[in-house]
Amino acid sequence: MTYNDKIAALREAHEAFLNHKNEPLEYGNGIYTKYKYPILTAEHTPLEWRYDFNEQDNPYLMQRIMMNAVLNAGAIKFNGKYTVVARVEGADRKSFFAVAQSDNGIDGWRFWDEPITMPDGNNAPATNVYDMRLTRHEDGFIYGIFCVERHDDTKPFDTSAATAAAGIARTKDLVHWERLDDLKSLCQQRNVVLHPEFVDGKYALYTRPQDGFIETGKGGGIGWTLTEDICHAEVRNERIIFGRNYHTIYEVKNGEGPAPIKTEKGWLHLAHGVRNTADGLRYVLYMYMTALDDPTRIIAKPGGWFLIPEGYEYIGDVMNVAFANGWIADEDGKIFIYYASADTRLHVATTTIDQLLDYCLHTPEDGLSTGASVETIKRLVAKNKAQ
Ligand code: M1P
Repeated sequence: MTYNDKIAALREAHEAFLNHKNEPLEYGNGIYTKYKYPILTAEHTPLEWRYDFNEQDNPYLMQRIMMNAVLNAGAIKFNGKYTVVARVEGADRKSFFAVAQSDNGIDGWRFWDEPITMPDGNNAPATNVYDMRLTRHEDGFIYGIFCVERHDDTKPFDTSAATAAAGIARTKDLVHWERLDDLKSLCQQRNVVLHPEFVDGKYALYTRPQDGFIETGKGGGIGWTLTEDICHAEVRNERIIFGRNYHTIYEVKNGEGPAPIKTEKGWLHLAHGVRNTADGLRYVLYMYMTALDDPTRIIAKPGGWFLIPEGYEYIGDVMNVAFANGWIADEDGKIFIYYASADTRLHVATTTIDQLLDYCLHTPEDGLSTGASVETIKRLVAKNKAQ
């Protein structure tokens, strides 16, 4: 086999892999449909990112740059295509952002030729960036808010000490990004999300204040703050709109997922909740709704998790993690939820606005005790017996 033959075989195999059709899984929970295969993995990244195709420089046709994972993606409908800005992680552990698109939102995903170049702007250079939330704001821009990680230089001898801040960038074409100032905050911030509408004439941000990089400390909860100037955004009068509770799925921490979706009955929110186990942290997704006239007022709080890692989704770089920072609502009410499993791969789950409203408005709340849970089940049993 000549070198060119080997390249042709590699391209053919990759093309076949990219064209593989996805299949909905049967016997779901009636709330959403999961699919058999992940939609994006490290294997989906373009061959040109990984191989040097020059025979003299790469006689063994080795992967010169290996990819580790594709996960936590912001999502948006862009030029009629289902579009994600995914977190791609290389073998060197550095994440970067890359755009991938699909015609149907489920399969046929293709990365654009090059990853996104995210400028640092006036901010200190980032060591790592990840988990972009995309918001098509009513001011006309598409905003990406993401975590910017840097070493915590106040602890020079601790090579794991890090700080998390919210980086803010905006674009109109997903290629050219104008980097604005990082969100100014007295504490660490991850999982910051821009609300799509002005509130009281200001930009509104969901925040997640933390004392440390991993530990919430005295912080935690999904916060809310308004800022006049998105170019120099600052956290002022931050208040927690969805806090943590003992013995719930968000006991240790939580964070807003993608920007909420506006419906006739209120804002639909997707979030993640974290609890501790003997086996480490467990990340699950949950939902809640807030009032149309006040996006901070909770009007529905379905108890427990909404989506968890199942089967092979459980296994990967960080076990027991489901995480979502992107979803797309179509005009006809169809919803595409892009969630990652085990910090390793990206999946889609499909549902509708009607199903999510039904789920949020009719799932019993967490009564915060075993007695309350039993009473809730007994009420359902009695109702069914009366049918
Ligand atoms: O490893 C699970 C998740 O951990 C972090 O989320 P949080 O800030 O809520 O703890 C993030 O690093 C996220 O990317 C990751 O998926």
